Amino acid sequence: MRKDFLWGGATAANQFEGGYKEDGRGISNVDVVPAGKDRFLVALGKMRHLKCDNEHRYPSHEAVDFYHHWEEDLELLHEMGLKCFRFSISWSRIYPTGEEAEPNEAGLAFYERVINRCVEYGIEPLISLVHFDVPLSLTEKYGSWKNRKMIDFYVKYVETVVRRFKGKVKYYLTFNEINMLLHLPFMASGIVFDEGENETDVKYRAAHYELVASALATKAAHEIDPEVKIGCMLAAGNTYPMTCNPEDIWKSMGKDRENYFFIDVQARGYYPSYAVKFFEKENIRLDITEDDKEILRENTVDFISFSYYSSRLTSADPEQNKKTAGNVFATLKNPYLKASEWGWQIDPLGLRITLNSLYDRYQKPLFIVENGLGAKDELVEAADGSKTVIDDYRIEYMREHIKCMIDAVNEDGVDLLGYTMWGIIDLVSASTGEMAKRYGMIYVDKDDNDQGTLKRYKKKSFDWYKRVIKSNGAEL
Ligand code: BGP
Repeated sequence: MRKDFLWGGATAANQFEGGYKEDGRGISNVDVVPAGKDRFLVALGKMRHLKCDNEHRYPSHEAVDFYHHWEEDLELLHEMGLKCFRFSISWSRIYPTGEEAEPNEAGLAFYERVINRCVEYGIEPLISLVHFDVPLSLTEKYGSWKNRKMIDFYVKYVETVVRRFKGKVKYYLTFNEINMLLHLPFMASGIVFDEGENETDVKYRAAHYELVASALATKAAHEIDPEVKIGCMLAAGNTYPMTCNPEDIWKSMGKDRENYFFIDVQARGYYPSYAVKFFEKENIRLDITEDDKEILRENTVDFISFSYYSSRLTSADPEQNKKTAGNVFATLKNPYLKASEWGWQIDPLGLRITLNSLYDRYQKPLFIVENGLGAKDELVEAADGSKTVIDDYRIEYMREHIKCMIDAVNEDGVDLLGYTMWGIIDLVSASTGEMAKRYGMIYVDKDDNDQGTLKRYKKKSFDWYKRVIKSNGAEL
């Protein structure tokens, strides 16, 4: 393992920060995605729900209130010995409607305080410029990423951020899980479908605008600060074929390409031939100009980051329909794997396989920016009277994944910059909106009825991860 390996933890503004109306922040798409029964329909962009009402609960509004707990939280992360903290900037905190001439100073100042403290503690900030959020006003006025205008709004926002934090922040991600646009169009990109609209057409058009925006942001960031490294971000996990039947192999290859599609463009600078053929076949009308092509070609990313929770499984046989949950990706049940309480299949070796596939394909440095176990935790009394969670299941999950990650580096030669485990401090689940699905090594007292003191408690995994970091992965 490299000596400067970035061991860390990850969060996202809409699941962590709260303070959704404070200090001039504007409303964003993620603020109107409710918890409960309508969540999925809204997140899919199939139910137009652009205002908060009293019938629903909106977990992002308070989340776990990092906005007011940031000092205490960073102190805990420092105590844990963290080398890297991944968080996202809420776009509407900087440009409340996305269109202001000047940024919201209070928003920038908040992140500046957080970044300064990280730097003081020797924690490298890794910033997601967009983790699913879009100022809601841009959805209302322009249909969000359906519209080419979004590119300019986004690039302006990125320039503002990179300029402000020049010299302090080295790593940025342009869009969290960019392929999630295909799976949760509203939650991930602010897109609501109109009646009769060709959804595939809309999604790939929007994808093109995001890809151009990502390339232009890369260009701008490099110009403003030649030291910064820009990464793309994929919701990864290889798709296995159910059997050695070539039909299954072919199907799994196609499934993987749906996701690689985005990274192929961001890492190589052009649309892969399989995508060009797919657009022709499906009669998808993209708005790609010659300028766009040049922008994509000249501004590829510096590194590839990804989230990994599970591998996926597919079959060409329609009879095989024993579906299981898995990070909103429909996947078959793999008989060789156990699953989490939420049905996400647990496959540590799959992480090594994914690392190798991505490295073989792109030959650029990789960064694991999300991995972890969502589980129900119970707060209990420790021997010294303090409260804690004995989360051996989480330690076990992480240990097995980290082992496979280390093998990928030491045995296979994958160039890996770091590992930021997901939800290091408990936060709201993206797919379900629950608090009960916890990932953290720090427990937050809050439940699914919005009750709780928001007090933080160290779980057993806190000390375990501290040792892992200190020993650079030698003590697992
Ligand atoms: C990824 C997202 C995160 C995160 C994680 C875990 O898809 O980037 O925002 O939440 O998955 O998912 P969940 O919260 O649904 O358990």
